Amino acid sequence: MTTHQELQAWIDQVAELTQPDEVYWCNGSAEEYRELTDKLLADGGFIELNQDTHPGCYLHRSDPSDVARVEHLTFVCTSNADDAGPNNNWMAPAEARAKMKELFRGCMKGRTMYVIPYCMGPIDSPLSRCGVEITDSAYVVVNMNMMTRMGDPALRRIEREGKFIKGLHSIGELDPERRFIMHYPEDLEIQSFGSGYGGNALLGKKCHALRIASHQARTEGWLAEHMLVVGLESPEGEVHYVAAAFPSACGKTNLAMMIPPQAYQGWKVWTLGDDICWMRIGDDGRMWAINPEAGFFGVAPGTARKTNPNALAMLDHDAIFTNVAMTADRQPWWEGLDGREPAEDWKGEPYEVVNGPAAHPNSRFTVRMSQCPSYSDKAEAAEGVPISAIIFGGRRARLVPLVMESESWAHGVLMGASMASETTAANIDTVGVVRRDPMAMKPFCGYNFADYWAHWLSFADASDKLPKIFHVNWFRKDDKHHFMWPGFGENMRVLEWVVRRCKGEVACAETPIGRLPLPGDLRLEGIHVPPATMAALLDVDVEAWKAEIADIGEYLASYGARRPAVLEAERQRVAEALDQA
Ligand code: GTP
Ligand code: SPV
Ligand code: MN
Repeated sequence: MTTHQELQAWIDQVAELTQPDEVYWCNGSAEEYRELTDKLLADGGFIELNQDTHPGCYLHRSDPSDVARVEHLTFVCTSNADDAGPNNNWMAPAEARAKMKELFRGCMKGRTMYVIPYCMGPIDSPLSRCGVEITDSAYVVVNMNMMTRMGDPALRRIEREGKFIKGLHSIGELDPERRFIMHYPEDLEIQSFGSGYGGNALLGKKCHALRIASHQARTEGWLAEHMLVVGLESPEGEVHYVAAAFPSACGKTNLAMMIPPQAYQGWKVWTLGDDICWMRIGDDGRMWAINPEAGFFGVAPGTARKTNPNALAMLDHDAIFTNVAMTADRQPWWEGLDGREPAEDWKGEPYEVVNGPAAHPNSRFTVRMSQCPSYSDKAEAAEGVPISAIIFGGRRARLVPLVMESESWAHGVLMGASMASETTAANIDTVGVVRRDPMAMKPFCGYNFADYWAHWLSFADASDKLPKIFHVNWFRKDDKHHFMWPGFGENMRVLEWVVRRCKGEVACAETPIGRLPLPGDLRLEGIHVPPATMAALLDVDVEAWKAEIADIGEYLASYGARRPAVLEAERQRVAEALDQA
């Protein structure tokens, strides 16, 4: 029920196709959330966790075949295949629509069709964008309730503005053979069938806020990125905002809410977002960012009191857990959580070591951002926050130093485009294989990477107050396969160097691959990293880098003539510097 004729017509048309028993317009109220929770508890979609220790917390067990994103079943459907690029699976829009129409036909018989108007970003921000997700999953609705600003205020904005992204989702029969995530960027439309999990089903997240939004951002001159946003406040009260792109399950949530170590008394870290960032150049020439989301859909395993106390503090009430294990007294459990023991694994079987991890490696928690103890009071600011530094990073056991700074915006774009990382359980495929993941956007860029890099490069002409660009690697390993850098809260030491570089307070070592900290400029008091380890973390192995730069050359060349000449020129500049080293 809306005054928006196009929206109403689309709802009617989808109901006609999918044949639900009932159409329900979500208003986003607390009462509605309670009713849906009760329904999920009644039909087994939710299992009640221990309400004494975890009030308002529920466990959802997904179908065992439906536990992660499915990149091989995710398509960008542009009229011209080259516009989707080698980085995406492509299908012709007419073919995709015909295929999806047959899947959706009658798929909601016996079910309720929920209509979720939502707003990505603060409801009053000019940077925010709205969408409507139609779904037959109550689990999706309660997740969208936490992850987005959904319901009446969003519908009012849609009616006022006229524009919205159309997202149609059905869990279908959860059959992996009948599962597709389709994007039509030219029509601002998404169709998802056959999965109820995370990025496949919560369409505001990766489908809208990254794949469709990146396409819009390119035409409108802004950036939609797979980045956390964090504020670093010095003891003097000065706050620098940093946006960082790490691939899925590579440390964004952890960095976004880290607690500085003892040696950093007086420093504060403020959380604005842990996964997605929309940025544009403001009137003052600086890059301003908002987090389009309102909640976290975070990786559970590894979330421990020692490594991420802020996350644990927000997870003891009003949270949804998906595919974690359960203790005998019905508390949530996952690998890395000490003090409790699993009794039932993520499939609901009695826990046995031989069956593998108790919690699925991609098990997740859903929680409202405002529950985070380090939640920033700027997170709701309509204008966003000004970004001082952009940080790229991946999971690289070898070669890539702990931190380096680019020499220019173009060099920074090359650093981002050259990113590589070991694959993780966030996608359904093999884990632990190094692959190129430019800007951590390989699974999420809604158009040809060659055009995306050109878009990034174009910002150099738009302002002389752009953020500095850095690259980090928390994941270097020694010969015994142990991490060489302590990571987590200790990453503050690297962030301090980043901020000091932005302020021009500290010199650096010029190397062929970029600017590195001078010995002694990373504060190490309070941790024990042997000098030889530190030297290895900041070493530039010229021969190995020559091979890496050659490999990057081949990768960029796979994008053909569409790849920006400036990027290749920048790569050749680095190659020549290595030759002369
Ligand atoms: P998505 O939500 O999938 O986009 O991922 P994310 O980037 O937010 O990932 P998250 O922060 O949840 O990272 C999860 C994994 O990274 C866990 O296995 C953590 O233990 C590991 N991790 C995070 N930070 C560090 C670090 O500084 N050092 C090391 N060694 N591991 C880390
Ligand atoms: C990721 O895989 O990068 C995630 C989880 O943040 S999902 O929402 O499933 O995409
Ligand atoms: Mn992510």
